[in-house]
This record gives sequence, structure tokens and C-alpha cells, in this order.
Amino acid sequence: AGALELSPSIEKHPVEIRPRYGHFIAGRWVEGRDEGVFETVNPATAKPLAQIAAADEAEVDAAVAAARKAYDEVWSKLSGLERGKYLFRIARRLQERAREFATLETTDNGKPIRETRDVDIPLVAAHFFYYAGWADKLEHAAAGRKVAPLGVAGQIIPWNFPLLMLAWKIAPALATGNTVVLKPAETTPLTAALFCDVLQEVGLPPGVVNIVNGAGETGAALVNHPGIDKIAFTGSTEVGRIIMRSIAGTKKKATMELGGKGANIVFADAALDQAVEGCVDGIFFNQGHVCCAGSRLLVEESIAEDFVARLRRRVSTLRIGDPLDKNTDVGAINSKDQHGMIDRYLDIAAQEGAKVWQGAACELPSTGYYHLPTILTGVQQTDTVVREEIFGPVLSVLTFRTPAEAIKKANDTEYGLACGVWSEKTSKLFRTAHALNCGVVWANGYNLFDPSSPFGGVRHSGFGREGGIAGLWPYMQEVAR
Ligand code: TXE
Repeated sequence: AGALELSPSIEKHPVEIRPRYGHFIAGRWVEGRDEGVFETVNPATAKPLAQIAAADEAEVDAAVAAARKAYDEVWSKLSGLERGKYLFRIARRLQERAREFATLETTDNGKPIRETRDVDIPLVAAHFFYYAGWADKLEHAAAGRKVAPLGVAGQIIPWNFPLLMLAWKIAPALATGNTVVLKPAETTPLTAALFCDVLQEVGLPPGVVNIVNGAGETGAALVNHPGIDKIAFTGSTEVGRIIMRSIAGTKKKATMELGGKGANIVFADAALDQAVEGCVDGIFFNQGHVCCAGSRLLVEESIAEDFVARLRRRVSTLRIGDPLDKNTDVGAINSKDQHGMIDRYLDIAAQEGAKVWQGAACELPSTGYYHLPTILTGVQQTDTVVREEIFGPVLSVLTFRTPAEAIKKANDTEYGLACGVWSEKTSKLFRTAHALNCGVVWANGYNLFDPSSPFGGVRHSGFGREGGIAGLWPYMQEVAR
């Protein structure tokens, strides 16, 4: 704990990490109980960064009460224009403190600073700007219907994009007039805590946003609290199912953004260098900790050998290491548990007959949770690694002979979040995209995000959309005129 020692490029932006964090309730920090205190760890070094309190039912209850009071007395009475002003101020302040947020996110999560600096934090600010613009235009989004907020939203987020998932949840909720109790993931609570500084700086009325720390038990207490009107969850399909069972028969509404097993379909007529870049980005961006990761490559048989050779050459140039070094391409795996899970999947892959290839431009650091980018060939549709979400830097390669076979294989999964299609023929791109059973399809690109584009899945990848006008609906209800 204390001021971090940083690599030279960011020395000028030291980030203060407090020794211990409690919960942010009604606009101020409460210390939280000693019982159940846990540590958040820097995955690049495996050393603890800070102690984190775990909220129990009573603390969750206090946060929900604060959110309800703020909703009844302040937030629901403000005009959209006024709410929007707060969101604009938050966005602006996030931009001003972007270096600090990027450094802290990289330190707590393990993802490369180049990604937090150029992707995560700019997108976070963009989300607040985007939804700030909607706050006073909801009647247009509602196409003439009269809408009202839901009330208090309980929001539970994962560790792969900690601040970005917070933005995806909080910005539309506040724009539509709801108040919030949010629980960050237990391995990445620090940027949510720094975000509370921003809320204080912009003078957001106390209780409009409350943050409770903790693991699954705290999440369950939030889900089960009778004062919550809506649950927004991003995380594993398994926990999504538990939450849906818990709220069955209650008034609570829900949106679920769950796991995925995205496929990148590469046709023989694709621009191959571009497709290689897209496939590498699709699976190795953020160490593969991406719900929409392109974890399956479906490549046309006639070019498969050449394409895999190109992929391996490109992967051999990736620099794995210190996430705070701005030359790093692939950072640290977020936690020891996740690292172990990836290794277990590779054991299964080997048992099931896969050929395991790993490459990088350098040795792995000797401390911290690092993993080599991995490409699996010789796999079958029925193999565990092809069917289950690994959530790490592991790509499974399959081939196809016809567009119909590519589509059949891409759709042969219980998930349905995202896919990529690579071809120089526009008609082929459209035909394939329309036949894919998933929420998002990218054509000749991958992992392209914009706050105005809705994101979300079908089947076991969840339901509801975040981003765009569609991202406003899950926080509003139609009411009588
Ligand atoms: O996810 P969890 P974990 C997948 C990925 C990963 C696996 C496990 O495959 O390997 O899930 O990761 C909170 N009631 N994804 O264990 O448990 C938890 O504290 C309420 C994919 O981190 O789903 C955290 O805040 N909340 C995914 C959040 O749920 C509960 C992103 C997510 O944690 C809870 C993350 C409960 N009973 C993991 N139990 C994606 N697709 O984006 C846990 N939580």
C-alpha cells in the first residue's frame, strides 16, 4: 500500500492507494466490518495492494436505503437536463484524471497500460458523455411513450473491465433517473473507489451512487434485497443463473451479460494480414479476459495451414510482461485462480488430443500471474476447450469448407455473444452475419466498441442490451400519460 512505484512513463502520475477500503454509502466512506476483510492483489507481482472490507446484509441494506432516499428526495425530482449536467461533469473529470485511472486499473487488473490508456478509460468517459446527452431527451428515445425510471438499481460487475463495466452500468442508470448500489468484483475494486472521488468532486447528491465491496455473498445480499427494483449483472453464466433463480417471482427486472465463445470466421478471400491482426486482437486483447473474445477461429480449409503459420509468426512478436510498461502487448492474468483455471483447460485440451502451441517475443516474468499466448490445433467441435469459455489467452482453431459449414459450426455453441467475419466480398459478409445466432457481429474487424452501439447476447450469453438507445430501456418503464 502507499504511493506506487511506477515505470518511468507514468512516474509523473503517481496514484495513491489507501491501505484499506470500506464502502461508499450516502456520499461518504464507511470503514466496514473487520470480519471477512480480504486483499486485492497486483497480478503483475502477486503482492497485495490494499485491504477490502466485505459488506454484509446490514451494510448492503444501508446502501440500498441511501439509494432509495436519494431517489425519492433528490434524483427523481431533478430534470433530465440537471441529471445530464452531472454526467457531463463526471465524464470531464474522468478525462482530466485519465492517467491516474489508467495506472490504477492496470495495477489492480494486470491489463497493459496501453489498453487502459487508449481503450478502457477513453471509452469510460465516452459512455458518460453519451448518456449525458440522452438524459434530457428520453421522450425521444421512448418514441412518444411516457416513461419513468425503475427506482434503485443493484449492479454487479466483473473484473475484466472494472471501470468500463461500472460506466456501462452507472451512466444509463443515472441518465434515466435511477439511483444505484454497485458491487465491484472482489479482485478489482480500486478504480471504483477512485471513481467515488470523482463523484464527490462533481458534487453528485449523496446516495445517488453507492458502492459496496465484497465477493459473492455481498452480491447475493444485493440481489436478494427487497428494496432493489432491478439487477444488472455482468459475469459468468453460472452466477447469472443463480441470480435469475433468486429473483424469480419478485418485481425485480434484470439484464444479464454473461459468458461467450465467439468465433472469428476467416474466408479464403479475406485480406489475410488484416484478418491475422483481428484474430490476434480478438483473443489476446486483455489476456483473453473478454466475454466477446474470439476464442474460436474458423478458417477456410484451403488457407488454414498458411493462416495458422501467419498467426504463429505474429504471436511470436507479442511482448508479455510488466503491464505498466507501455510496450507490453499482453499483461498479467487477473488472479491466481483464473491462472489455474486456464492451465486446467490446457491439461484437458492435451488429454483430448489437441496440439498445443505457445509463443511470445520474450520469456515470462518470474513473479506474477503470466500466461503464454496459446494456439490449439487438432481440436474438434465436441472438445471441452471448443465448447467452454476459458477466459484466457487460448485460441482453438477449426476449419470449414463451405459458408454453410462455417455458420453451422459458429452457431454450434450454447453461447451467443459475438462473432467476426472476414471476407473481401460484402455480400458474403452480410449473408454470414445474418445467419449467425449472436448479439454482435463484426465484419473485417473485432472488439470494436462505441457507446452508441448496443452490446449484449442471446441464449446463454444473456439478455438485455447495454450501450446505445437500447441501453436506456432496461432502466425505464412505460407509465400512463
Ligand atoms: O465470475 P463471477 P468469476 C467467467 C469466466 C471466468 C468465470 C469465473 O469464464 O473464468 O466466469 O469468473 C459476483 N450473487 N466470467 O468467478 O463469479 C462476483 O463477486 C451475486 C465471464 O470472477 O460470475 C463478481 O462481482 N453476485 C464474464 C461478479 O459476480 C455474485 C466476466 C462476477 O463474478 C455471486 C467474469 C452471487 N451468488 C467472469 N457470486 C464475462 N462474460 O464478461 C459471484 N458474484
